[in-house]
Amino acid sequence: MEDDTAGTARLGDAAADVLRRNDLGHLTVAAPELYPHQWSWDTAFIAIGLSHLSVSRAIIEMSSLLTAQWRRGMIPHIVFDTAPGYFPGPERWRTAVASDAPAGVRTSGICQPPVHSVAVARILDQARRRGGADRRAAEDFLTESIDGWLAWHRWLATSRDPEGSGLVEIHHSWESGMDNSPRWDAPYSRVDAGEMEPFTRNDTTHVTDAAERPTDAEYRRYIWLVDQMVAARYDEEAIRRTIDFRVADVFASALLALSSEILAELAAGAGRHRDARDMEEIAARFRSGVIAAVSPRSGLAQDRDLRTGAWLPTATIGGFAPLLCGGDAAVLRRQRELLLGPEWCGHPDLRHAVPPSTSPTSPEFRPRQYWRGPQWPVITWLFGWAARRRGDEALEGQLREESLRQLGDLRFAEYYEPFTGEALGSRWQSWTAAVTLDWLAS
Ligand code: 9WN
Repeated sequence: MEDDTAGTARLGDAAADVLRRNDLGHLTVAAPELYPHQWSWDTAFIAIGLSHLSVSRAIIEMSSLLTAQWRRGMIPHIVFDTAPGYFPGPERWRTAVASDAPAGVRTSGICQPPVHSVAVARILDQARRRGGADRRAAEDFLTESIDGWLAWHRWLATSRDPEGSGLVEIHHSWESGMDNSPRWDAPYSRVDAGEMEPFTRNDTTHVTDAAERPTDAEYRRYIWLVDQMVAARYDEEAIRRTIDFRVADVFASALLALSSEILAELAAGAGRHRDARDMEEIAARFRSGVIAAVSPRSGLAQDRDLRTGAWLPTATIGGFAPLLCGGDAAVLRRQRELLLGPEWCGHPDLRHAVPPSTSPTSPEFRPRQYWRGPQWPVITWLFGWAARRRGDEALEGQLREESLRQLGDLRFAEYYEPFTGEALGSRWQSWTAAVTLDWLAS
């Protein structure tokens, strides 16, 4: 049998190879066939992985995303490269109708969770450790890019929380990054997709089994919402008045709180003290919003359907949002116990003790279907990273070790079947390879 060191080296080489193969020079595609473009939150994780291979390449990745930033601050969820075959592509997003879409670059018209400052901080740490030219490049990059990140956070805190509730409003489940999670079943049950321009999906041709992807009925609603946003010319106020899906997303809110706290530290380090204070305020507001959304009964944080006012109690990984942003020691203690307990990572039938996207004890759990049950390495990484930031090395260590065992199949899958450990969805997924490199470096 291979010894540990050889196994680790093989895993690291294979992960680096995935990033190299998915690299188009100016951006890294999220996955070679299924996702041949740049995705917003994928970019942050990919840059973290790249920072272990080349600080300058990690900077290019983040900079290239920023060139697609919309004028009011939104970072779009997809930046399209030239490859054909992804649906919905730019011709369906029709972002030219928007008054603030950037010129000369083709993007989608929605956003994804704000994890970018986590990547900026990680790149800076790496570069400072290396010193010399890397350090100078990363510090210059921070100076040049900080206004972009600040504008992004401010846009989220105003356009997506105009009333100051402390929760980020989303208008499409793609904005949550957890597209078909049962978190969204109730709000989607009220989306009545009527007559629409016909479309053909491509995604199901790139996975072994179409049942690992969202259903056609789900896709009709996804595209219906895109068409509604186009009709509203991507004007945030008009969207709020007309769209059939308006949900307060507790997980994105926790990420905004966490990332704003980090951005405040970065701004302070760059001598931008007023901006640092603004970011601290945003962090505090969204942290409070997340804690206020915790159900005393289940101990999990809940999303909220803003069209009905109803809280959404489904037991998904989104409910552990407080473990990302902190804010209440008692809530965190209870969540840590829950996470490691039999309904989650401690479920006796799990192959690897990492969080499934939906609790295996929930009636909505589907072990092979996308965000309805499978384990996503990138989500495990986020919880581990946040735990370590809080000083919980034990939790981080456990999640890292279990994940590295899971990734030992060298497939770098998009997600994994929780009971068998089978690789599902896309293979050679960039963010999976990237977090592997980061775990190996810890
Ligand atoms: C739609 C790229 C993206 C991830 C999302 C994941 C999936 C896209 C899709 O892939 O979504 O944005 O076509 O299914 O759900 O989190 O960013 O990896």
